Amino acid sequence: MGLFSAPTPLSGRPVHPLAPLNGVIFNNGPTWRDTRRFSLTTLRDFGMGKQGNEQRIQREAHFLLEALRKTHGQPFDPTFLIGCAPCNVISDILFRQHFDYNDKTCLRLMSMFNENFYLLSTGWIQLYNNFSGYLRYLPGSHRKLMKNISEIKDYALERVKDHRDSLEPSCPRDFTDTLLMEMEKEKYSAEPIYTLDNIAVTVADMFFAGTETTSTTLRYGLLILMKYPEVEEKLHEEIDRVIGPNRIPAIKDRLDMPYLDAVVHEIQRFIDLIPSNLPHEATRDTVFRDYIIPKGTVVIPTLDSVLYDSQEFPEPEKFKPEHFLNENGKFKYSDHFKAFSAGKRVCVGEGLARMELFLFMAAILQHFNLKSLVDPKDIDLSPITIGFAKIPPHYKLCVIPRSQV
Ligand code: LZ1
Repeated sequence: MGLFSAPTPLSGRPVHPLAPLNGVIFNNGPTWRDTRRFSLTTLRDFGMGKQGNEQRIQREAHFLLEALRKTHGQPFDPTFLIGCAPCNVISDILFRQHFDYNDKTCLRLMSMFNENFYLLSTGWIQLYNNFSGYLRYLPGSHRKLMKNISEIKDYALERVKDHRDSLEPSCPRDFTDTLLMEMEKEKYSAEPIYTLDNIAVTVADMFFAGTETTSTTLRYGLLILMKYPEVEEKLHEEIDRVIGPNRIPAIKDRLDMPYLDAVVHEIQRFIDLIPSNLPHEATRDTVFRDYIIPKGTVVIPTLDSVLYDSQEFPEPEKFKPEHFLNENGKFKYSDHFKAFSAGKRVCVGEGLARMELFLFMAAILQHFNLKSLVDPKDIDLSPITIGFAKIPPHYKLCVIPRSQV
């Protein structure tokens, strides 16, 4: 039973001064419901079966491991090296496209995703959000943000047009083809949903959302593991026992790997990546507990209020995989684990992201020991800025092949 007087009354999205009217994430218009539903189904279809997400991620894990090997134990900034892995997974789903780990276009896209995530978490943008009418024409980082958004959308539009020109309706190659076929079906509609603009914004939404959060979580996660070498050591032990050195990690291993499962959950809980969720809006007058929330009210269902609940997670400010383990060392489910939000706006990439986090973490630790450049005790895990997201500190690390240890 819900807490509300009517089903899903808080699934609106306030109009944001920087937000497009189309796509899935920021869309609050008439095209949202259909675009979301269709995107979810399409992601699910491309995710299932033999050519599905598990294989897609396993294939990418080989490229990631190779790029890590090529660092030859030297210090490197993990941001874009690690980021290539989720970027390629979503790029394969959207465009059937794979980038080399030093591809210029890929690096350009990732650096714009990364910069936007950072800018959205700075004080200036918080101010801009509230006073955009006054600030729009002034110089400031909102201009950089808008410029990046426009370049990302142009890139997506180019890919959509390439796909349109080579579309073979009898065999859609990817997510973009599938949306283009919906456009074709609506050719004579007076109010089409799948316009070129909506397809481009939807694809751009999937692209940056599918890259940046997973990339940041992996990067933050590795920093946490360097601070707690005893956690890393337990992970190596579990991986060696369950998977061994020779085969690539699989999703079925999760059942036998409660410790890694708990660590991945605890990383997501602890880093609290998007602490204030995305803003919601009451789509009608709503009764919540003893309050009346009038239609149009912006509602911020904060995620840190559940992720840092001290009843559910004792000492919530500490990184403790035991938050997700029972006395017998088995994985302990928590209904407070709401890193992906909930309800009609719940993250459409949740399944994909969880699979990537588990498989990429397992593959990295199967093959490498992490080496910090500073004493683990001196690693500061505090975010460098908090706003839309909590952004991890910049750092370098070394990865040492385990066969050489
Ligand atoms: C998102 C992400 C990034 C930005 C906004 C929403 N959902 C990733 N998932």
